[in-house]
Formats: sequence, C-alpha cells, structure tokens
Amino acid sequence: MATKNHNLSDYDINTVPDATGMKVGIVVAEWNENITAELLNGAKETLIKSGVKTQDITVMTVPGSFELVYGASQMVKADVDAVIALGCVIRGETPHDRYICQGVTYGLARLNAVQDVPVIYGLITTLDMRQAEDRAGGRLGNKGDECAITAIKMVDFKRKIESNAPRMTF
Ligand code: DLZ
Repeated sequence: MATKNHNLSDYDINTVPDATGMKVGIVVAEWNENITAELLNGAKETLIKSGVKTQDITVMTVPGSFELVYGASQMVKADVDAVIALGCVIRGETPHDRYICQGVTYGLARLNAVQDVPVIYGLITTLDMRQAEDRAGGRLGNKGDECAITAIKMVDFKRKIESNAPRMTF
C-alpha cells in the first residue's frame, strides 16, 4: 500500500465536520498496552480538539484485539454515534497473529454491514514493536488521530444521509 511516508496524524482541518454534540465510544485492547494507550490518547485528544466533549467519550477495555469485535458489538448498543476499535497485533513466531487479524477485520467489517452505528478500524498490524511505535505517536503519526477524524466524518456522513441532503453538499 502507498503508505510509506503517510503521516497518520495529518489531516486537512477544513475537511473535518463540526463534531459538537457527537458521542463516541472507544473500545481498546489491553494487549500491547504501551501501544494501545498511545492510540487511545491520540483518539481522545483529536476528538476533543474537534469539538467532542470529554463526557461524551466512553472508553471500555477488552483483553485482546480478538475481543474488539464483541466489545464493539456491545458498544454500538450504547448511546453513541460511532465506535472506534483500537488494538495492536504484532507478528509472532506462529501464524496465530494472522488468525487474530483476520477475525478482527472480518468481524468489524461485518458489524459495519449489519448495524447502524459506524465502527472505525483502529487495528495496527505490524511485523515488530518498532513499526507499532512508529504508528502510535511516533515517526508516522498516530493511528488514533486518524480513527478520531474518521469517526467524526462517518457520523457526519450518517447525519447527512438521515437529513436527506447529501447531494447538496458534495
Ligand atoms: C494471543 C494473542 C497474541 C499471540 N498476540 C496478540 C497481539 O499481538 N495483540 C493482541 O491484541 N492480542 C493478542 N493475543 C490475544 C488475543 O487477541 C485474545 O485476547 C486471546 O486469544 C483470547 O481470546
């Protein structure tokens, strides 16, 4: 993928909708906590900078990334406009990591297809810890920032669809 020099924290502020009044749930995995805590900080800071109130951000933890699917499937039932799922899977000696990534990716994609609240894919999948650090507030920015902006854009997308006026704005 053409992401070599892409900084995950770079976004055009002019394209970010007003997030005032939005409620966001964040489900974060405890595995590789040094990384996922940074993703969570980035997501929260960017949501707040964009207008989401601190009290409108709900954070729940799950043990590992595999549990993100169940966590997100429950969080969408809460009073939230979007759910961000944050996790980090690092390549191991066996193919186990690939099964986890497949499960999470398929599970979150399926949630987006079958229910109403947008679920944002904040799973970092890397070959080693260094690559994860690069994407969790390091050299390549913070995937949490990217997820926060994506959540705001998807809530705005849904609001436009529901207000039946999307064609007017593009
Ligand atoms: C078991 C496991 C392994 C090997 N690696 C990771 C990882 O890199 N990142 C992560 O978030 N979770 C990992 N897990 C835990 C699984 O996601 C899950 O919590 C357990 O298999 C229990 O269902």
